[in-house]
Amino acid sequence: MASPAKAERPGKKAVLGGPATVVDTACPLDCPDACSLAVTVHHGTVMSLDGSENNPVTGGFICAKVRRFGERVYGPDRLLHPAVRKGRKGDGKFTRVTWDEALALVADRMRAAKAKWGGASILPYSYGGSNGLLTQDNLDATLWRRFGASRLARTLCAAPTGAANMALYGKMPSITYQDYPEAKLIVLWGVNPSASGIHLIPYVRDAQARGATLVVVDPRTTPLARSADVHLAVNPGTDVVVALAMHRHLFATGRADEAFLREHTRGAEQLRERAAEWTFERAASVAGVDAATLEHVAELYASSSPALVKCGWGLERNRNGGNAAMAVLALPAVGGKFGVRGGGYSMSNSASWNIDRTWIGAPEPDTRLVNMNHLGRALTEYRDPPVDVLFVYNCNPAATVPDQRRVLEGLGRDDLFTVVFEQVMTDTALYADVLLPATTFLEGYDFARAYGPISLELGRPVVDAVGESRSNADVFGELASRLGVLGEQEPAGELDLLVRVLDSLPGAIGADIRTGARPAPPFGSRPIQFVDVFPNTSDGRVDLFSAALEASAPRGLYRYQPDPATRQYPLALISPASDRTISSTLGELPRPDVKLLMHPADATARGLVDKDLVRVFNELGEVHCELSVTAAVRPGTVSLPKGLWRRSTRNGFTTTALTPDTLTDLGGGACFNDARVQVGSLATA
Ligand SMILES: Nc1nc2c(c(=O)[nH]1)N[C@H]1C(S)=C(S)[C@@H](COP(=O)(O)OP(=O)(O)OC[C@H]3O[C@@H](n4cnc5c(=O)[nH]c(N)nc54)[C@H](O)[C@@H]3O)O[C@H]1N2
Ligand SMILES: Nc1nc2c(c(=O)[nH]1)N[C@H]1C(S)=C(S)[C@@H](COP(=O)(O)OP(=O)(O)OC[C@H]3O[C@@H](n4cnc5c(=O)[nH]c(N)nc54)[C@H](O)[C@@H]3O)O[C@H]1N2
Ligand code: SF4
Ligand SMILES: [Mo]
Repeated sequence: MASPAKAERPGKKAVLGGPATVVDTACPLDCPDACSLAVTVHHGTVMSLDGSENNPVTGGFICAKVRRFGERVYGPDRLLHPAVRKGRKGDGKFTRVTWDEALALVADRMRAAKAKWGGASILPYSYGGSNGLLTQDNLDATLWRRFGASRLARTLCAAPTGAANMALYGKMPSITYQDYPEAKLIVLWGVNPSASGIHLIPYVRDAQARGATLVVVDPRTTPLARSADVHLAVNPGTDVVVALAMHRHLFATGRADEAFLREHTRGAEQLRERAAEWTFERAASVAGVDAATLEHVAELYASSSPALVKCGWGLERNRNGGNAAMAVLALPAVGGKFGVRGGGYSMSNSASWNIDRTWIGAPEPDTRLVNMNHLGRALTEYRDPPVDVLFVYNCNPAATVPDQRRVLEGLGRDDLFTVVFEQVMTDTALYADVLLPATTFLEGYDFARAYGPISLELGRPVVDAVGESRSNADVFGELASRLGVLGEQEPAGELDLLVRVLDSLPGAIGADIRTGARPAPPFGSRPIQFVDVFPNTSDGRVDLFSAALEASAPRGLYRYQPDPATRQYPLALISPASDRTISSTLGELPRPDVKLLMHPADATARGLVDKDLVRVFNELGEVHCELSVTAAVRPGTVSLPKGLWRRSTRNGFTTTALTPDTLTDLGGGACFNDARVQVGSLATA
């Protein structure tokens, strides 16, 4: 094919032994921003990564962790060749084999499992990985579907917010970063862009400089909460009642936009009824905030325009997370906030490109559907058939999936055949029977699709594959061929797939990318809701009371399920994104000690002081780490980072050891922020 736009130029830095080259690419990691990158390469080796100006939103700077990505590419944890297990599961002892031997073994074992138990005994297990279009949902999906493996419900993240956004608006594109400065009021709800999407920060600051009011709803005092006009430090899991009190206020004071509700929505009456019980006093007492402050926020929202609500992912990860997202996302419809630049809601824009993955060469079979949050159960409890082959790629479940103890117990099963296709020796890779080395995004093509701003950019290989690592498309193409499920004319590797995807992208996107232009969707990269974009629901209306969701939620829509805290485990544990890792990616790099954040009142009540070694425990497990006593987390809530590797705590268990595998009210999502724990001194344990 014609190679996509040339993207190399001489480096500014003179490097010992000759000049370096700067290669343009893009960051496809699971981060909303999808930065354009300028990678300095010297003699085929990555020297440094920086931001490039190609992307107007991320222009010029990138996060500190991806600056260190070279340490992953060439680090001691990198997997360099295929290998098979030598020692006990989890010991991490492997013998090198050839790709041919490794893939023959995997194919044989898959055939044997299918013959003995049926295809459903094979569980492909994947999540974001590099998160680009070429590293998932293409040849892998074709293989699993045609071979008849179990299906996986990819619910680790964004399942509740996704279900709510789909039901309400059919995932209508939302306000992008560039339009934040247009807003007079910004409500950041359960989101911490200082870690999780840093390119939003300058836009929020700009809005503040122009006089916008900032409200942050978060149990922690995040950097933006510190500079906010109002910080509502809610109890985790109570957002639904806070938002319902705001709805009640809109209806009760005649500020619900009745004309908009009549013309563009369904179900407003039912929402009004469900909100009616949530007076400020009642909601404030459940949420653990001051009623007058809550009223102030409701009044600010009712009286401001353009008003922007940013719905993050922190609020979805609990038993009420789906209804929280419903109530928060419904605010602009009831308050009549759409139709102006900077007014409406802001959430994931990943659906904006209307990409329907026509390149997956097979329909979904009707095989067993496994909720990925139930991996531990699936491995230890499922019978008829049991999980006989587990194929993990783009995911590190030993670190990132609820109920770590049970996940590890399952991975440790002697009779389970586990394939782990990875870049580095993760906690999961240690349990592999067969290890397959994967390329990183610096060694192959991938599409970086932003989900904060609306952008899509092709990432290119800047260096050759390290060791014998191969791309997902190459490996799944070859495995599918070996298993006889790939047609002669079908793409069988990364370059074939790249061409197929470029040809299948809707509109002129593929053509733009081929010529090096930045593609934009037909409605532009800064759509105004209800001017440029409209709900993609069946009748084009906002469905404020989806019958399907009402039937599926345990207590129905806009209902609150009470706090499960007990006297034994009274503290709510949350585990938000940290600036050190992307989920668990880059968690292998050396890092300072992990700390549990705890409010001074809770520490005093337990006789604990800053820097104590503590055990954080509940009926599922325990984590040993250092304590940080800080008023940056509300009383009654403690916080540990998401994405820790097992080596980063004192006892080899991490946050997910304390996380129940209960599911959210809508969408079957994970309840990472709904753990209840007790904390004690490790010295006196
Ligand atoms: N540096 C970095 N960036 C990332 C990631 C990463 O791991 N590291 N992960 C990426 C991914 S996969 C995702 S999904 C996004 C997530 O990005 P965010 O939407 O920012 O999600 P979290 O970091 O999970 O949580 C955000 C905030 O929600 C708060 N919170 C916790 N529980 C509740 C609650 O019940 N109610 C409210 N109102 N707030 C609550 C937390 O204190 C936290 O400050 O970030 C992406 N970007
Ligand atoms: N405690 C707690 N845990 C959480 C969360 C939380 O809030 N709290 N949040 C959750 C969230 S939001 C998410 S999105 C999940 C994410 O959880 P995971 O899906 O497990 O994400 P990562 O930890 O980034 O692991 C992705 C792995 O894929 C590998 N990889 C990357 N690119 C490729 C590739 O091209 N090919 C192959 N074969 N492998 C590749 C990387 O090396 C990495 O080890 O974590 C969840 N875990
Ligand atoms: S992780 Fe996010 S902020 Fe960091 S380089 Fe990638 S896209 Fe940019
Ligand atoms: Mo996520």
